Formats: sequence, C-alpha cells, structure tokens
Amino acid sequence: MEMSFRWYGSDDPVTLDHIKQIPGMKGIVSAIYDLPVGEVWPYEKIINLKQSIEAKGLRLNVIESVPVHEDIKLGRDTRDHWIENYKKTLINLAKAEIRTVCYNFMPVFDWTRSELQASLPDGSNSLLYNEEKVVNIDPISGELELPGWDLSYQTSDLRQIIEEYQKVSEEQLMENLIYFLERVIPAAEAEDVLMAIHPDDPPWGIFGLPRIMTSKENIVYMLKQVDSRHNGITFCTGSYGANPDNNLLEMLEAAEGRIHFVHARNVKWLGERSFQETSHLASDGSINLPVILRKLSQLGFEGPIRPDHGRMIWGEEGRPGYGLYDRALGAAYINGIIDLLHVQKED
Ligand code: DNO
Repeated sequence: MEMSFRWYGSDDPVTLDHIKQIPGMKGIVSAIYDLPVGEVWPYEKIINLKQSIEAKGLRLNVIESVPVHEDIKLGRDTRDHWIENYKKTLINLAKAEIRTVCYNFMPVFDWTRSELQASLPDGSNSLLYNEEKVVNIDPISGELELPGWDLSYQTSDLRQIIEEYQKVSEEQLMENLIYFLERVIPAAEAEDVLMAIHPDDPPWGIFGLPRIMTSKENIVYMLKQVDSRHNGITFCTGSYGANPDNNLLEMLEAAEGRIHFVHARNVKWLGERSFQETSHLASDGSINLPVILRKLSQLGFEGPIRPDHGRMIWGEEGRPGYGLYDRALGAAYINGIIDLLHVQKED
C-alpha cells in the first residue's frame, strides 16, 4: 500500500515539508482548487501541481476530487457537455501520468457534520454528527457551512437546486450515476485512469436529498452496471462505517479488485445516526483498522491509502479534520499495521 496524505495546495497550513517528515510518506493526494466545477483542468495547471510536489520528493498519486457538475447528478439536458469536459480533464491528468481519480456523487453537500470541534474526553476535539441537530438545520440559511462544501452557488440557485433534487429518487440518482459512468469509463480505460467513487458521508440521505453510495448492495450494483476495472471505489472506512449495519469486511470482499484508494479513519457510534470521529486506534472507536487492513492485504490491495480526518490535538488549529498532528499519528499507526502484515506474510 502506498502511504499518502491529503494536501490542499499552497494555501494549506500543513506544508509539504511537514508531510515529508512523516515516516513512510510517499504520495500526495490533492486537486486543482481554483477552477469552477465542470471546467476542463488545463494540463499546465496539473503539471505545475505535480512538479511542485515532486520537487519535495513526494508524488502526486491521487486526485481528490475531480468534482462532478450538478447537471450530471441531476440528469439535466446539459449534462453531456459537462461529461465531455470531465473526459478532457481525465485525458489531461493521464498525460501528466496521474492514474487515480477520487470523486463523489453526493447531491450539493459533501461530507456533513453538526459540530466541527466537539470535545473528546482526552481534551482534544473532533468532528461530530448528530442527526437530531442536522434535521433542524436549513442548509440554505448559512447556519451550517462546512469546509467540504462548495458554496459557490448563489442562495437562490442553491434553493432551486435543492428543490430539484428533492424530486429525484435514489433510483433516479443511481441511473444518473450509471449514465455518467457509461460515458466516462471508456475514456478512463483508454487513458488508464482508475476512477474511485467516494461514499456518501454520512451514508444516508440528509436534508431530504437522495444519497446512493451508502451500502454493499449499491456498491455491487454500480460496479456491475459498468463492469470495468477502471470503474472502482474509494473505500472510506469512516464513511461506510458510520452506519453499524454496514459490514465493512463483506463490503471489501464484494468490491475485490475494484478498490483503488483507501481512506482510513475511525468513528465512535454514539446512538442512532450519531457518531464522533476519534483517533485511528481501534480501541478508541467502533472501526477496527487492523482487521480492515488485514482484509485489504488478503485481497491483494496495493494502492494508495491515506489517514483520513484526525482530531485537533496539542492546540493545533486549522482546517477541521485536516490538521497535521493527528493525521501523522494515524499514518504511523497504519504503517505499523502494514509492517506487521508484511512480516506475517513472510512467515
Ligand atoms: C472528506 C473527504 C471528502 C472527499 C470527497 C471525495 O474529508 O473524504 O470530502 O474528498 O467526498 O470526492
């Protein structure tokens, strides 16, 4: 597995110099952040990003994310134009020898939490999701704005888009995803780019909007409908694992050969549709990373893996979930597990 770290570019308070000091760090997961969703990513921008990372002795191994335009997710008439743009971006990425692309198909809102700085008993803080709080939030009011959300919409557009989605069923949204994949995956095959869809986080509908990348059944359906190795998934332990009904080991088996990227993190279930993120250590939360990594190794997974969200510890401030310290601890923990798995294989 290729140990990797997410980096938000030159504005990120966590620098490449910091990241490089984490033992075993090889890959950088990043994106072009200054283009409107749907625009073709110019090769020049991609190669500049790649070279700035290589100059520090690291490798841009995954793009997270190339965002999918809402017209595609909504199945609007204009979607084909945005799909053509998406394909052009994949061609430019391949030209820069980038072979893994993470994306998601969540309507409007990416990962959602009700609190960004909820205290943990050890005095640190982390992201928390409490369904009761979330149902009382009007996402248009601006009361809740999360770092993962692209709020480049005008409020009036946002209201209109949300209303349009409320008429889209989960089945329809899945059809729109398949429509997109049927057109994009042939290009990904031709360019040898592995597409890796990220789960919906949390893995259930929010704000009355449909969500589909939530369960084993839906993963299997989506993989079968477009049955190509280049149509794969990002296995995010914390996203799928937020629902105790999801059996993560069974999901990994069901997606064998089609897992192209792993996000490793832990959450503690607090009750019905409620959870808090914890350290990566198995005993701190409800997700057992050693068991998951063992399964991934048994399935022959050798792709990029990154520690996902961390707590804010040691007084660090910054982008919620994306500080340096706890993610570095997470990487060290994951490295230890991977080293032990190697030793056991040699026995
Ligand atoms: C959250 C991330 C997500 C992820 C996108 C992928 O921390 O895991 O924002 O990057 O959903 O498209």
